[in-house]
Amino acid sequence: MSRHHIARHFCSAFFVAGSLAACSGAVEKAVDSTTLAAASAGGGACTPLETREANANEQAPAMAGQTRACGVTAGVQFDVTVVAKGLEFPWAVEPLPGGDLLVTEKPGRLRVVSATGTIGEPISGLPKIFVKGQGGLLDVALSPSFDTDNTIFWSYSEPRANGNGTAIARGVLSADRKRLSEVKTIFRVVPSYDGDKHFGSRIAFGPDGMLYASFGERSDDPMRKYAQMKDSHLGKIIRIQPDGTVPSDNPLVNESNAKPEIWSIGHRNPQALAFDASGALWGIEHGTNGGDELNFIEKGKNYGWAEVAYGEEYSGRALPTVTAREGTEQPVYYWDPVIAPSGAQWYSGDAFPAWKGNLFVGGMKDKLLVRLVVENNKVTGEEHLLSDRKQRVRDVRQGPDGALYLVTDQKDGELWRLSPKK
Ligand SMILES: [Ca+2]
Ligand SMILES: [Ca+2]
Repeated sequence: MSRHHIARHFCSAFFVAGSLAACSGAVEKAVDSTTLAAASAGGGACTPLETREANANEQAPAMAGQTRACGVTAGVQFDVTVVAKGLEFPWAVEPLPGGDLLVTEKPGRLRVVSATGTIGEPISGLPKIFVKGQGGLLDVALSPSFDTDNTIFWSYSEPRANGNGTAIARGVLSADRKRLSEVKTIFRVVPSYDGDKHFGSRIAFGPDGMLYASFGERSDDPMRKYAQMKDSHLGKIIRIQPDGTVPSDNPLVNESNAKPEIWSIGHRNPQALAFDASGALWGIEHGTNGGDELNFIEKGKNYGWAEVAYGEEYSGRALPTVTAREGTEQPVYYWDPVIAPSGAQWYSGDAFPAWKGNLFVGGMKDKLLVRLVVENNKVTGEEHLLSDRKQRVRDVRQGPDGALYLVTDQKDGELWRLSPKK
């Protein structure tokens, strides 16, 4: 039975049981009138958005609604404004108060792009950056008290004597937003490694005022085991104070030989971290070929990699893994085929009321923006937007105006604003 059929089978089964939201999400607005008719009639009919064959055809999801969600549309009309062009592999966009935007470029530049699209000169004061492959200047985030401290945080791959590693630095942005001062690297992933893949990373501040950040496991076979090793930051999500010190209530602070910054383990290459309206943390990671994951991140939990995973090697080889194991967390949702997820944003603005509470995820492989409808920690609908533009979406953030801002991953990268259609 193909994955497609399994998903449909689950929906039908749960319709019979008459309960689960995983199928009723289709009623939000089904893709076509046939499905809509079935859904509004109370039927469990659900047309998954994904209809291509799965890479790991023999695998079955652990629960209903875990993959191939119903295709939905909120019917939202929006304009896409190309705010700026000519950004070189922009990696992150971070809206500033007042409408301007901070943008990182992977080759190692941080710039302000004005609300009207003027691209500023590179901001001075960044530390040395290792630029190769997936390495470079990565995420940027504002301090929760940016209005008063003008402080920003960024992640980057750091050149080291014995290779390189992801690091997080902070600095104070000058009033004219042209230079950084008081620059300090507050966190360094260990061990270092001489490679150019799976650095992560994303920075997100929690409602607790703590800095959460995600890191990849460096991809190569000998490195994958580190995702399960508590004496390493590879393949982990960490939680630190904004000054880099360790909060006393982190899960491993009392475990000898464990890195006290660790919040969760068993991640492959997580490039999205986002808090929802309730203050819960979600992570999205690049999986194997057929194993991109959306995870609900909880303190001290193990998300499986490199022992538990969906999908297969990109070479087509089977993975030496299982899809489920006691003591590891299942993804809330996974994609097979993959979307190659980048940044993510829980939408909370007033500009698009119909999108409130939805999760937006950048997709690089198929060059689109994913919208997920999530109810009770289940994905109940999926929509793909912007696929007509054929650009790899590298990050998505909500601005103070409620618009969504995106950057695209290419040599001549663009910054887009999605705003309500005029
Ligand atoms: Ca960011
Ligand atoms: Ca996992």
